[in-house]
Formats: sequence, structure tokens, C-alpha cells
Amino acid sequence: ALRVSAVAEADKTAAINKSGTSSVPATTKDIENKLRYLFGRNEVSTPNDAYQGTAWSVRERLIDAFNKTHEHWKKEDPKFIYYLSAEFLMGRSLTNTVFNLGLQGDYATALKELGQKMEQVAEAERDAALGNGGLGRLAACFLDSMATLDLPGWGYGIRYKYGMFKQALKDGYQQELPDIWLTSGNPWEVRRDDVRHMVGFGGRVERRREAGGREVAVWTPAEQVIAQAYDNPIPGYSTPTTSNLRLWDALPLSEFDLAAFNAGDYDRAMLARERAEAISAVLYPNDSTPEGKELRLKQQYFFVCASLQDVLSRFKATHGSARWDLLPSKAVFQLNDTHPTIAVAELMRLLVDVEGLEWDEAWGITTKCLNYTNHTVMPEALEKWPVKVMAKMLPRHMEIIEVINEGWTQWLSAHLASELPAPEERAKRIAAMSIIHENPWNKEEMLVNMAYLAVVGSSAVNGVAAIHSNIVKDEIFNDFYKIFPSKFQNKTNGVTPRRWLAWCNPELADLITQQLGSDAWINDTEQLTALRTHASDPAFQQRWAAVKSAKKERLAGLIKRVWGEEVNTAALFDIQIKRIHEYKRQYLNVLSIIWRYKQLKRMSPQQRLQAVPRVCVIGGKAASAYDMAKRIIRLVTAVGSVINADPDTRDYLRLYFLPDYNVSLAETIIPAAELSQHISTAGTEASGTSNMKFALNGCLIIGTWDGANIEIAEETGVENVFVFGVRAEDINGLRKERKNFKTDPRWDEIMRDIEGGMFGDKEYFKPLVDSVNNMKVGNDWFLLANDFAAYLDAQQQVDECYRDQAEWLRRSIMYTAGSGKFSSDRTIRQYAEDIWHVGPCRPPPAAGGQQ
Ligand code: GL4
Repeated sequence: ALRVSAVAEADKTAAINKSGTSSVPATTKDIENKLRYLFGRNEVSTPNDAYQGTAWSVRERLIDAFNKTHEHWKKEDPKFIYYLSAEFLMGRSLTNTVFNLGLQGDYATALKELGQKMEQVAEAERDAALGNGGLGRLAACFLDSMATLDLPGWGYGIRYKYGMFKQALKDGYQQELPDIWLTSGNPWEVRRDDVRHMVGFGGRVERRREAGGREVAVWTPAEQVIAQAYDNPIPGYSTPTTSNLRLWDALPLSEFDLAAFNAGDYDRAMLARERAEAISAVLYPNDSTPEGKELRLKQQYFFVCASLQDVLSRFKATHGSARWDLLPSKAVFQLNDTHPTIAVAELMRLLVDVEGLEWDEAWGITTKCLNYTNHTVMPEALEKWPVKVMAKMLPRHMEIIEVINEGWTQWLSAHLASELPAPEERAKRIAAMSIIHENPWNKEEMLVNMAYLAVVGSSAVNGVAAIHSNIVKDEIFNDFYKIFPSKFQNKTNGVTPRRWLAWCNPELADLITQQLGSDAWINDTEQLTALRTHASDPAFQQRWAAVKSAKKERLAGLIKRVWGEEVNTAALFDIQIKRIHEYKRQYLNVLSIIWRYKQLKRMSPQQRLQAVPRVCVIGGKAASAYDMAKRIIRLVTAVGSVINADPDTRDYLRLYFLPDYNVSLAETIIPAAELSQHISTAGTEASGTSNMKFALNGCLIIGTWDGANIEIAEETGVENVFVFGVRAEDINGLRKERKNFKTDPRWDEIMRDIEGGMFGDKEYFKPLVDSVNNMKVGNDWFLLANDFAAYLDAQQQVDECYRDQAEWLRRSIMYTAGSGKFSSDRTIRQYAEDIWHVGPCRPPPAAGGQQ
């Protein structure tokens, strides 16, 4: 095995460093010392001890690489990418750091000497869950690829004290618990006491005349907080480059209000502190629907303001304050969805109000520096802030947005003059494209449309899969696309092959390496295509199957720990893990499981012997306020308890909900999966990225013609994918016709079962039944009924294929072989070439180091 062979190597030669001495004893000693002097513990006795000692030891190697990289970048002064994101879903760092730095030999052997196993030690680490789902994890994969490709680039975000909530089940219902992840310290961050910026909110704006007669806006905020930087080094793989994720923590200006304290009013003395700390306290747990809370806007401005000041102050330190025209050749910002869009107004404010540039020059620089990625088509997800809220919290920014919008609508009016000569027609179009517009549900209220601000303020706008980028052009921003066609691009998402294959599935990685004769595929995944020629080779198939079996055993162990039940590891492992959302249709999955159960029930014991046994696993969190999603979780657990307890069928079908789905759980589940479900209503899932992770690990896909499923099918061979369901272009028509749609009799039967209380809790499930049947209540917006029969047919094909293990294994190999395109290295290269115009800048190798 990759790890095992690395350990064996380490035992023999690799641990002898260039000075000729073995580095293992030194590493062992270092782990012990870290534990002794940082934690006051004399003995490495638990995996947690070993984790702490190891992590703090690895940290030093990481920081050496980080410092060298940044020294080099400072000297070279290359153009930098700044990835602005409210979310970075990093997961655990130990394994990734050790492997990316090539230190696995030393540390695995040292830990062995201390009586510990690297894998167990790694599991003592808590996930850094500073994100909700795909969007946040994409940002984390991008950082890995940027560093691996030696691209000078940083991530900028928020150091949430509480990340994504922990999910527990209580009687089958979701319970949310706080994610207290920083209590035992965080070895993967460095607090920068010298990097702090002030961020203001509220107050008023006045005009003053400067000596030269220029009028300037002076913003006096009512409230100020400190943004404190924490750096999180990001090691590239197989390169000395170690880049950075800089996260901001909000601190009060003073520890407490001294006057109130002296007057004995201790509660009031602490108020300002609490208000400040609240800004970086908690991640909003919504995926694909924004939280319209003032605190959310405060978070967005907080990290954008600190990040832009940070970049501009470094720029000034190098280039002075007279050459702002050079800024676009030194810095490019990527807005990860609309969350950091206030950057458009903030960069204008910093350039015009603080640096004294003329408006037009500042606007030219701003639009050259910014780019925007759209990640969702859900209309309700496009962020809009009430003008009133924005004007109160960010009065100067509201003025700036008004001026931007005036310029924009004036320009539009002239631009549209020949196309729309009739003034009413033209006014209508301009109103439809205005950054500030009426709230369609409340004519009294005016809104700032953050997506329109991002489109107008950016050089490039991109979607995240081919179909999604077309929807972006043809529907969401069609009016804008017609005016600026070249602004719109596609950048199909990708995932890092390090975390999502090489490190989470070392057995499969090893097999691939042996077959291809080298591990060069780890940073050149196109080489995986060479596996195609072995897809039908029985000997190779057997070794492939053995790896999958081992991973299934591991997942079975996890199910046993959570549910106390043994599962048949010869059964087909069928997985759906992702945020719970109506558009992702976990509900449809449950309906098909109910149908399978009913069919099994009707069979004779002899007939059942012919059935393909399945273990179905569903996992994912529901946003705390998303009522329907919580009901779906309860339906999964309720159906699971009936099915798993039925002696007639339990050898053939199981359903388990795995609580607290997160990055680490994904690293265990994905390698074990044989079938994964990506069954969103066509046109609703912008891309999906877990589909790529499953495919990379040789897992077959049942899915709709949606998001990146389409491109995966193209690469893998569409005949190898279980594709079903209506197409995106037909959705609008079908929605209109849904009330006349004749539902399948099997559908009607299942609905009667749920309503009749077959799974208990019938009152609680009624809104679920209504949402897909009662046209007055829910009207089946995501068209479950339309896709139901086709889905059951596709499931039938899955069974047939699984009976033919040689065919199943051939397809499994074809998925891995076809995954080359879905490395985030490819995605990042495309961003770098087409949008960022940034090239690699690699530091020299560390003396005596392995790279
Ligand atoms: C998402 C999309 O829902 C998902 O399809 C996509 O893969 C991901 C990354 O581009 O972005 N958008 C939001 S919002 N959350 C996501 O996960």
C-alpha cells in the first residue's frame, strides 16, 4: 500500500535524511516533546495525545514551508489571486498536511514506535467545518490546487468560532448541537498580532471640500470593530509551495467600557464586546438559500473590508500610493457567489474616499480586479438586501451603489436606444436590469440586487458546469448576457484528487499506481484514462473488487457503531449524501426504497433469493429553519426502522440515516460506495461535486441529466451511467401541466401507505405528502411524480447490472478512468488562464527537503 510501502521505505532508507542520519528518532522525540511542553503530558498514551503531539510537530515543518514560500513571493512580487469566500469547508488537516509535504514515512514510523497508528491518530482531529456544503468544500479544493500548481494565491474568509452545527438524531428527528471546534486549540493556524484592520458600521456621511476644491465623502461609523488575522498555511502537493488561507476574527476595540465598569454596570460594560464577537461567532447554516439577517450582511462586510484593506496596504507598501493603475496587474479577486459582493462598493470607497482617486479611474480598476462565480439557479437564493438595511449599516456603500446604478442605467439607456426606441419598452428593460429595484412582493420596499451588482462590477462571470453556465446565460442573467456576451464563461467544478482519492482511499490509489507504473496521476489525473484498457481484465477486476470490499467492511463497521446492526457486505451499497433539500429529492429516493420493500414483502422466500440485496445509506444536514427538509430526515429514519426490523426482508434491504455528515464522514463513505444517487430535478443542481468524488473512487452513478452529471456521463460513457428523468428544457412546461399529470399507480399506493401511518407519525408526514400531491399546497414543484416511474426503471437496470459482477466492475473502473477532467487542478488552470491571468511562481526547493 502507498502508506504501507512508504512506511517500509521509511524503516529502511527514506528516513535517513541528506546528512546521513535517520530522522525518525528525532521525529519521535519531537512528538513527545510537543506533548510534554505544550500540554504537560509525559506519555503518549491515547490517540488524542498522539494527535496533539504530531500536529504541533508537523506544524513547524508547515510553517517553514510557508515562510519560504512567502519570502519568495515577496521578492518576486507576482500577480496574486484572492479567493473571497464566506465559507471554507476544510475538514481535517493532519493527514493532508503530512502527505502533501511528503512526511508520511517519518511520521508513520515515529507513531508506530510510540505504539500508535497514523490512521487512528488522524481521527482524533476535529473537522474545521467553516462551510455548509459544496460551495465551501469547493473553496477548500481550490486552495489545494492553487498551492499544488504554484499559483500565488490566498483565500480570505471568516474564522467562525462555531462552524456548521453538529447533527444528532433524537427519536429519529434532527437535533442541532453547537460545533465547538476550537476548545483544544488549533495547531493549523497562526495568529498574526501584527495584522489587524478596523471595520466600521453605521453612522453618517458628510461632505468636505479639500484644499484643491475636490469634494470628498467622509464616513464616520457609529461602531467599529477590529479584524484580527489568523493564517492557515495550505501545503501544495509535491512542491515546496505552501500558500495561505487568511481568516478574520472580530474583536472589540477595547476590552470593556471602562466608564460603565467603574460605575458598577458590568453587563453594560461587556455589551460592545459581545456585539463585536457576534460577527465572527457563527456560520449561518443555510445552503442555497440566503439568510436575510442584518448580522449576515455584517459578516459579509466585515471580512470583505478587512481583506481589501489588507491587500491594498501590502500593495501600497510595495508600489506606493501613486500607482493604483498597476493594481489590476498585481491583484485579482474571485467572488465566491454573491456573499462577498459588497467588495464592489468597498473597493470603490477605498480608492475614491481613502486614496483620493477620481470616480471613473477607480471604477475602471475595480471592474478589472473583480470576477464573480454564480453557484445556484434557485431564484430565492439570489441575495437581495433591503436598501433601508444597507443604508443604515453601510451608509456610504449605499450611496456608492446608487451612483454605480445611476451610471449603469444611464449607460444602458443609451446602449438600448436603437434596439428599444419606444421609451416605455426601454424603461421596462432598464427597470428589469437595475441594481436597485422594487421588492416584487412588497412594493413599498426597495432592494439591492447583489447578483446584478456583481455582474456589473466584474470582468468575468462564470457558472460551475456546462449546463449551469448555459442557464446563467440564457435565463438568470440573459439581459446582461445579450449586452456583454464575452463576460460570461463556464468553469466546470473539480475536486482535489489528493484528499478525494490518494489520501482517503490509499488502497485504490496504490492499485492504480501499480497498474500505471507510477503515481504521477496524482497531479496529472488525465493519466487515469490509461485504466480503460484494463477495465475488462478479470485479474485487474478482482484486485479492484478486493479494495472495494475492504472499504465496504470499514463502512459496515461504522454502521455497526452508529446503529448497532450488522449489514451484509456482499449487498449493493447504495449511497445518497448531501445537504437535505427538496430539489435534491432525497424524498424520491425514499419512495423508491418503500417500493422495493413492498415488492420484497410480496415475494415468496424462494423468489427473494433472486433479489439483489441492498444497503441504502442517506446522510445530510437540514438547515435549522428548513421545516420540510427536517420532515424528510424523519421519513428516512421512520422508513428505516420499519424496514430494518422486518424479518422477511432484512436480509435483502436496509436503510440507514448516518447522522452528522461532514467532510471526514465523506472520506469514509465515498470509497465504500458502489452506487451513488445524484437525482436533482434537471436544471436545479448547479454542478454537484460529490458526484465527481464518487466517480473518482469507482462508484457508479444513478442520476438525472443535471449539473456535472452530464459531463461525467460524457467522460465515462453515457451507457455506463443510470440516467433517467425529464430534461431541463422541459421543466417549465411540465410544471404548468403538473396538475393534469396522471400519477403512477405505484406512486398512489405509496402515498396512501405514508398517509395511512405505515411508518407512524402520519400527522408529521402529511405536509410531505401534500407537497407532492396537493396542487393547491405544494404543487410538486420539483416534479417527483413525473420522474418516479423512470426512476424505478433505472433502479431495475441497476439490479440487473449488479447481477453481472464483471460488467459492474468494468463500469466501476471506467468511472475512475473517466475522472481525469474532474480534478480541481484542471478547473484552477482554466481560471488562471481565462479569468485571472496569473502564472506559477515556485519557491526554490528546501535544502535537504524531499521536494
Ligand atoms: C452550490 C451548488 O448547489 C452545487 O451544485 C455546486 O456544486 C456548489 C459548488 O459550485 O455550489 N451552490 C450553493 S449555494 N451551494 C452549493 O453547494
